[in-house]
Amino acid sequence: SSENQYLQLLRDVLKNGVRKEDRTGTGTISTFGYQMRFPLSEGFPLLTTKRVSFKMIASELFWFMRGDTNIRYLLQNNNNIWNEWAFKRWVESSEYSGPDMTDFGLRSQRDETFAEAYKLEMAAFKSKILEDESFAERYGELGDVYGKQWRAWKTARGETIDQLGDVIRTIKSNPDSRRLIVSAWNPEDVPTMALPPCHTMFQFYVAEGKLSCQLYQRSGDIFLGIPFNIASYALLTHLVAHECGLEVGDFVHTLGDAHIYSNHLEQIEAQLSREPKALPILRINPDKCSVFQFELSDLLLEGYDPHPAIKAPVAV
Ligand code: UFP
Repeated sequence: SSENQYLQLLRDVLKNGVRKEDRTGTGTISTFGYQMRFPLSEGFPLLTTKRVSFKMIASELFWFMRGDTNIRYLLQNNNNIWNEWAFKRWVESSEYSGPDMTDFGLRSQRDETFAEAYKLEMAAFKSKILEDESFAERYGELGDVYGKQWRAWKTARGETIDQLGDVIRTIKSNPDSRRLIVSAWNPEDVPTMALPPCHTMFQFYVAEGKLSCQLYQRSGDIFLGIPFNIASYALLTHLVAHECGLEVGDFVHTLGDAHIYSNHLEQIEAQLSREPKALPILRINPDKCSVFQFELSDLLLEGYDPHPAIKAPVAV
């Protein structure tokens, strides 16, 4: 199945990658420039060699598509994947008066006492975001992240551009266009972003009644991030194809710095020893047509029977 494309990426980087230091201080094995292709008609590319949470992927994608940039929506959907970025802003703010949380990512992996304190602070932060709307407005906001760039890109003249909405309209009116691009990389905003966009830009392509999508990802954590990124863009392609009355073509995933963190090696060894299973099939509620109206209950993933999840520390 097309899952082998991903397993091959793991093997290639283990074999041919070079040692490279990184921003987080964890250390990586890295390679530059790599491409995978997932024919979406063969099944939905959610890994089966370890369980990956489809709900997390779908709720994050809906959050991007709504143009939302506040983690509150994610927390309301039990999605914790962006918490660290908001938490970092909170503990670095002048309003925060709890224990020192400097370098909480690295320290909570190395120091058990600290890890306990961190867990408590994070839990308190999450409840406050959920319970206190004005706190959420100040500290749940991640600023210029994907939702803003996709749906409300700020122009120099003070107007906004709905890149995703515009691209969907163009797919319908001029499917042969070679300009079906959404860019998340806004050089003006990069210095103030919690995390400069990893999925830098994507392009759609229509031929023979099928919609394909290619993503350029500047930086990819192969074990933890990339499985999510593949499924997320596969889902985006399905949803846009659904709205535009097209079949699904390929998801092409192009990577810049593709890296394996040095503390993910045992997990990868375990994953590579597993046999991939059949990919699940994605069903979409035929009564919904706009990508901006989808909810989790409009999606059904049939036949997902993966090997168990594999835990690994996230580099922050
Ligand atoms: N990362 C991903 N996919 C994502 C995401 C982050 O792989 O969708 F948001 C990883 C890549 C890298 C780190 O390991 O997060 C970002 O760090 P940097 O900005 O230094 O590339």
